[in-house]
Amino acid sequence: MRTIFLAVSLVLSASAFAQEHQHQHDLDAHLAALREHLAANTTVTSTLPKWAVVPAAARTFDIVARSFNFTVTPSPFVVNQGDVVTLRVSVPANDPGTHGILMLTYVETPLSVSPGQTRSVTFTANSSGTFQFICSNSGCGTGHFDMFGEMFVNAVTIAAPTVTSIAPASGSTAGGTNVTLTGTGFAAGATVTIGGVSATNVQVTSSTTITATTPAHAAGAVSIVVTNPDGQSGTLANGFTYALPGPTIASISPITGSTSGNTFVTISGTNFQTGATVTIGGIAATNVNVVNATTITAMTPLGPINDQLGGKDVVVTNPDTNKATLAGAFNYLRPVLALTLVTPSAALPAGGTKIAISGAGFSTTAPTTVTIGGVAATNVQVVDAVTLTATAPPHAAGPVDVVVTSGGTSVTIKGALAYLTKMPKHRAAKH
Ligand SMILES: [Cu+2]
Repeated sequence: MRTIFLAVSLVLSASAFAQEHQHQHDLDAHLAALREHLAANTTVTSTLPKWAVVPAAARTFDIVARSFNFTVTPSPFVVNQGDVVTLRVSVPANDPGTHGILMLTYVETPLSVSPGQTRSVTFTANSSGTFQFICSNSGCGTGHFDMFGEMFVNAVTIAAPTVTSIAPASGSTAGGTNVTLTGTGFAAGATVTIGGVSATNVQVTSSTTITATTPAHAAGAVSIVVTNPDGQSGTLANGFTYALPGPTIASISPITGSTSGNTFVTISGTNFQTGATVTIGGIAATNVNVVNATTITAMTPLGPINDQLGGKDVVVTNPDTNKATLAGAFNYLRPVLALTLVTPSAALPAGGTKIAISGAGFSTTAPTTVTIGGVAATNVQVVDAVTLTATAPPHAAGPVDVVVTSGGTSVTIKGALAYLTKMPKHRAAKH
């Protein structure tokens, strides 16, 4: 008895399973047929990339399903790409059938609604085109296949990104500058090139802001290009300038030299560029030679005449105007008073000839006097560390000595000036 009951029970449950299985199979076949029908009546014209789907508007449509049609309110059933669409589907209480909605892309799982019931489904319309929907309930009766309608999704054009600014707008040729790009239409996954080289650490902070790190690049102005995942790009022409790093000075050797200048010095440092200039104590050095990026040779300029000799700044200025200063690095030494030349070498016996005396060790700190043929010259001026000027006094014809005295020291050039008995040739022509 017990055995028979079990057997019957097994047969029964196996039979129920078979029926259920058959029923499910019929439903699947029916849905497949509906989907096939819908596919022939669905046209997708474009699909926005996921990043570009920005909820544009919330749209709600009331759909009344009855035997055997759909009524959509408001009408027409049109939305824009990006809209968030809610369908409220109801079946009148007195309708004889249970209906439902199936729509490819947007309502792939049948939404079944019983008489007197309202059910909703919400989706984002990221694909444009024409989407037919149909009653998903095959058992609603004759006329079931006449229950369909259409939803239209207008295509939305995705604008290309624009780049309006970059900050900072310049950085080292070595790269590594963290920059912020400002613009419009930046999409997640956008890439950035600067001077044609990919930037690193690109972060699309928002549709209007991207942060990135500059790559290494040769000096000069370069363009910034932002490219969205859809291939559209925006360019800021010559928006970023790669600058060579500024120079630095480590040392100057020797650190002392004569106020007469022309001390050969070697300046060591970094990032010296061809064409760099050098000043010492604010005065241009001469014979500047940029040996390489770390070495410059030059001749010192004249030192001061006021005996403020120590701690002159050494400055290297690159052609791009970047400069480096080694403060108080060079010290001048005033050499022993010396004379080398008097020009012109001739004067009029009446006096009044302005002469220049070249030498070394001239300064303004001690009184400087000049005698010419034993007579004091007037208007003695220390022009610089190696030049004096004075006015020759009247004197009888003949060669005379020029003597300069300063700080208790006297130096003589014998026969440096000749007083002439005859008028110089160019004056003899005058009548
Ligand atoms: Cu139906």
